[in-house]
Parts: sequence; structure tokens; C-alpha cells
Amino acid sequence: MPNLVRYEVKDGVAVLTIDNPPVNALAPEVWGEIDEAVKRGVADPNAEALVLIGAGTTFIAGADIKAFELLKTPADSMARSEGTHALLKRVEDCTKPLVAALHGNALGGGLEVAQACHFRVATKDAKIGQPEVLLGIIPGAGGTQRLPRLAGAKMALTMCTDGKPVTAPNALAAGIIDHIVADDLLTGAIAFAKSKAQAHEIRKVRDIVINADGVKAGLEACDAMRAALKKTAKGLRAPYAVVDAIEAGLKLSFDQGSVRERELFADCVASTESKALRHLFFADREVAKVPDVPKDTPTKDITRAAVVGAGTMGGGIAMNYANAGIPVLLKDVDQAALDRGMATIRKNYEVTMSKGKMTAEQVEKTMALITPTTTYDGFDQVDIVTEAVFENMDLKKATFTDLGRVTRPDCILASNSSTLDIDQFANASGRPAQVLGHHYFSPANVMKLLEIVRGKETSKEVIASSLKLSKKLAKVGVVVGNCFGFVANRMLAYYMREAYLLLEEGASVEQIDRVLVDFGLPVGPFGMQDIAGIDVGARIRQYLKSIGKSRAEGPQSAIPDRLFELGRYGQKTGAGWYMYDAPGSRNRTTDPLIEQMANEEAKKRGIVRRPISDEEIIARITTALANEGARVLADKFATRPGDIDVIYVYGFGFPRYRGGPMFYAETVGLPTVLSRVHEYRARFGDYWEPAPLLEKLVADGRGFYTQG
Ligand code: 3H9
Repeated sequence: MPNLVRYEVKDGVAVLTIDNPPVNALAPEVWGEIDEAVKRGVADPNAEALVLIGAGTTFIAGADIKAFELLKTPADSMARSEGTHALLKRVEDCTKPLVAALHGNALGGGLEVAQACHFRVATKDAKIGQPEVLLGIIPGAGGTQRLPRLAGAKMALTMCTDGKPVTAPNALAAGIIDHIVADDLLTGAIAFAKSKAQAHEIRKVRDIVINADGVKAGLEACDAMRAALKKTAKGLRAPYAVVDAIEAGLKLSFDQGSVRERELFADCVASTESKALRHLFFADREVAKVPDVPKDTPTKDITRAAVVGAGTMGGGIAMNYANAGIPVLLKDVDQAALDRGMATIRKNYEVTMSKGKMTAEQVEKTMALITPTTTYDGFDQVDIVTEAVFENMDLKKATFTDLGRVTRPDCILASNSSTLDIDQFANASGRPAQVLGHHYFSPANVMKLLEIVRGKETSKEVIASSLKLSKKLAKVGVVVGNCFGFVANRMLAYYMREAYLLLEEGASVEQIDRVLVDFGLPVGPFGMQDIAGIDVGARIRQYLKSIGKSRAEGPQSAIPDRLFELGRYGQKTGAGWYMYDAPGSRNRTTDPLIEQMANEEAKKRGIVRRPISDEEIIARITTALANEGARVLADKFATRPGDIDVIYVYGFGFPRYRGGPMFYAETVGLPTVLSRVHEYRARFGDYWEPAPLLEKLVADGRGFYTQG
């Protein structure tokens, strides 16, 4: 048997140390060894009490998430949950006081194990929670039954539906833990356990009786939570299952409530929602692993930064640095542009302050880290410069030539270009190994994605430093290749084109936006473009035209360029795909002009407009994404399909519970996706060309994630 739970007796107390690095996850063997170690402690005449503690930096981060893949059917999950319920009952029946000593994270199954112990002590900085819902499941080892008995139904409902951990002081106040240990945890836990042994005190959480008032309040809290979830948990199943399980525990006995928990757990484990969320749990972590950039690649510490361009993106990027406590120079060509940029930054912070998320003092302190300038003075002191000038090749190249001259040779030179060729900037700088793309998403201070675009000569150190920096800036950094639009915008061109064509064929702007929002996106394609600016895409198209290229082959709608020519850039000009109350306002109304344009363009292209179903909108848009995603993968511009999923989740708010565009395609079924491409080709023309990788995977009976 592997030695995952060590046993020793210290000062008359059996110390059971879980040692399964890195996070002491509850692999099936760990469960078994806890069971055995508790039995051994009970039988040991030298131990008057037991302490269960984690080795390393943490208690237990939960059940081993990878092991869920072994649960192929709801019956497997039922059996698994039944087994852990029975095991934890045995643990709870321990005849000597059993104390869980928590540090680091006590999460999910980890907290459930702790709740089956008689008492819980913790370090002050321990994090305690039931995050299962974030994996599309519910606590399946008694958490929905024991937590309400310890902390009350209301708190249990909150913890199990939002999945956020609570601090040890809050857990103490709620009754989840019994004591905070100020000094050495093990010493404190042993002393606590001995005191309970001397007092002959054992407390089984499952025996705590919730009185009639508690039950009434708990049931009301369940109803209130269900109502709240309508807004916060759109499209999700697991949060509702949490409420059902907690409600069952309030209405029924502990054992009957536990049966209900097991049924709901099994149901959730098998759901697409859970599979998608589990996939993203690992994909989120995998993106940081770049095959040819080893973990021990040296990195550069970024202690001073600069941003060139004080527009919307540049200002947002400067805020990211300031938020991370890194002083940043913000340069623009003229004072007026700089003043506007700084005023926007201040306004953003003041909005945050008005929401109670920052104090006035914090606003001033953060603002003080941003130094506006119209010159390159001080650029020889910085470790990184991010260029965020207009999306114009000549202007950007000229900026990189300047940066090559005014910065130190070891300074990282990053471009926030959303589409252009990074290698051209690299050559212009004269220092290609130091140059790469840092593509932020709008609003740059809010959206979590950072596409890290590697050029032909970008050094491994610069890539590793960028990955490290992305964490410091609270971003998710994903390394991508240098193709037009990189990964996010290259695929987006196909998504947007389909939206425009659907409009010309007969759908309305409102219908398409509504359908995508119902699908789970925060905003539909037209609403998104009104926020980002119709001018941005139009300028890119102009540039492409000037070099004889286009973003996506095949038919292109003329409507976006017609709107651009009318000066309808979106929210900022008060009109775009929608009409707005005023420039900058978000209050929008339908504009009959768009329908008129759609009719005109359809006529020009000989299309008879028709009613289009919501299903067709989703099918065409998601198929366009997956088909182009397959090309991106085959071209090796993304390392893995999971990287594309992460990009779409953090860059565009693709619903996590659908796993990202590539994972979603797999849930639809790649043969179905391919047959749709064939169908669309027959109906709409050759621009619908199946990606060779998609064809190959279907022919081989494999998927994006099992390419081999
Ligand atoms: C559950 O408990 C169900 C029960 O109710 C019922 C059972 C019947 N399993 O995040 P990090 C890996 S569901 C497997 O980079 P950090 C992770 O992949 C579970 N692996 O570190 C990574 O591997 P690698 C409920 C896990 O310090 C490495 O550990 N619990 C697990 O930034 C380091 O992780 C949760 O949902 C796991 N449970 O954050 C908690 N956890 O190095 C999930 C981590 O190869 N975990 N790994 O990439 C977390 O939230 C964070 O990992 C944690 C540490 C906050 C703990």
C-alpha cells in the first residue's frame, strides 16, 4: 500500500499526516489510508486522541478531480459517493477525540473529511470552502448535510453555491471551526486534542439537531437562493442541485438527506456542465506550460514599466501595472491626449471606489504609480514597454524603432497589436529576441486574457517572463503563434462574418445578440462590436485591402463598412448597430436603418431574406469557430485545443459551463460539426470549407483532445 497517510504518536496523540503532494488531493488510496489510520489510532493504547493534518503547504484541496474521469456512469458516481459517506461515518464514529488541523486549503472533500472529525482547528490564514460547484458538481461526501448543521443553512447555501472559500476567522465565527492556532499548528492541534480527551468530549456533526426555527429559516433561505440563482446561475444545474440537497437535509434525517446528496452528486458528475468545468480546471493550469519553454527558464523581474499610447487600451494596460503595484510611465504624443487618458483612468478608479471596492486613499496611491509623459525620458529605466498606439503598421514600426533606441538592451518590448505581424515590429526594433505581442482584451483592465504572441525570434526568457508577469497582473497568459489576428481575433473574424451574413439572410441584430446571450455569452456579436468600436475592424479591413488580403475568405458583408463611413462607431459615437441615448451611453434601441441596410445588401447579393431559427444561429456561429479553431491547431498557432478554450472563456466570456468553443464542438460531436460544414457549403458556397484536421479526426474516430 502506498504510504500516503503517515502514522506516528506524539505526546500521547496519534498524528495522521496526509502526504500526497502537491495539494494532498483525496485520491482513492488516500481515502482508504485515512480510514485505516483512524482505526489504528483507535486501537493504539499509546494514543488518547487523534489529529489529522496535511503535509506541506496545505490540508486537503479536495477529491482528486482527475479521478472523476473514472466515474463513467451515474451508478459509478453513486457507488463512489456511497463509499465515501460510509467511510466518513466510520471516521466520525472514532471513539477517541479526532481533531482536523487545517492550514493552506481545506476545500471540497477536504472540508468534508474535516467535518467528519469531531473538532477542527486552523491557522489564521487557512482557506475553508466547498468549491465543488465550480466543477459543476455538489459536495458528495456529506458536505451538504454536515455544513448546514455546523454553520446554518444560509451560510452553507452561500458557500456551496458560490464556491468561494471563507477565511479561518469567518469560519470560526460561523462555527465551522472550533479554534484558531496562533503558533505551530501541529503543537496547537495536539494540545487541543488532549484537552478534549481529558474532558471526554466527542462531537459528531451528523448528530447536531437543527431546531424547528432553524429548519424554517433554512427552508426560506433555500427559496431565496433559488430565486437569486435565476440571475446568477443562468444555464447552470449544479447550484440548484446544491439547494435541493441542502433542502433535503433540512426536511429529512441525516441519512435520508445523504441519499439525496448522493443521487444529485451522481447526476451532476455525469453532466456536460461538469465535464466542461473539469476540463477548464486543467486547461486553465496547462496554458502556463509551453512545451519548449521549460519550467526553469530564467525570468526577468518586472519592477518598472512603460506604455506608449494613452488611448482606451493603453490606459487600461497602465492600470493593470499600477494595480499590481508596478510604477508605469504612460506616454502619448500630445498633452491633450494624455490628459484625456489620465482622466479616463481616474474615472475608472472612481467608479470602482463608488462600488466600495477601493478607498479614496487607494485610488490616489494607485494613480500616483502612473506617470504621464510626452517624451521618452525615463524609458532607459524600465524593464518592459507595451506599445498601444493605433493599429497601423507604419506607426507601430516607427514606435518600435524608437523603443529600440531609447530602452536598455534587456528591456522587453511588447506590442498590444490585435492582429498585425509581430516580426515586423521585431525587425524595426533591431532587437527581435526581446520583442513579442502582449494582446490585451477590451476593457484591458477588466478582461483576464493576455495573448502572449511569440515572434520568430522571441527568446524563451522573454516568453517565460511574460507568463510570470501575466500572473502578477492577474491575467491568464496564453502563448500563441504570430498569425493574422493571432488566435482570438483570427477565429473571431469567422464568428463575426457568420453573424453579418445571418443578418443579411434574414435574422435581426437583436435576435442574433439575444441568441448568443441565451447561449451564455455576456454580450452578442453586435453589442460587443458597439463596445469595442466598429472603426477598429474597419481600419483593419482597410489595412488588409491595402496589402491585398482579407480577414476571412469568401463573402464579406458591406454593412460594417457602411456604418463606419457614416461615423457610427458604436457606443462611443452614440450609434452603431444600435442607437444609444447619447455618446458613451449603454441604453440602446433598435435602429430601422440596419434592417434597411440588410435588405439592400441581401438584394445586391441576390439573397431572399427568410426567417432564421435560433438553432441555426448557434449552429452556424459555433461551427464557424470550431472549423477555424481546427485550422489554428493544425497550423500550430495554439499549443492545444484547451488553450483555445481558455482564450475564448477569458477573452470573450464564452460560457465556462460549455467548456470553450473546441470543447463545445466535441459535445455537439465532431461528425455532426463536419456534416454541418458540408451542409453549409452546399447551401451557402465554397467559403465553407472543412478544415483538414476536422475531416481527419472524424475519419479516424478521434477528437480534438485525443489527437494522439
Ligand atoms: C471534491 O472534493 C468532491 C467531493 O465533494 C466529493 C467526493 C466524493 N485534484 O491550482 P494549482 C493540481 S471536488 C487533482 O496550480 P495553487 C493542479 O492541477 C474538488 N489535482 O495551485 C496542479 O497540477 P499541475 C474540490 C489538483 O496553489 C497542482 O495541483 N476542490 C487538485 O494556485 C497545483 O494546483 C477543488 O475544487 C485536485 N483537487 O492553488 C479545489 N487541486 O501542477 C481545486 C489542485 O500538474 N484546487 N490540483 O498543473 C484549487 O482550487 C487550487 O488548486 C488550490 C491551489 C487553491 C488548492
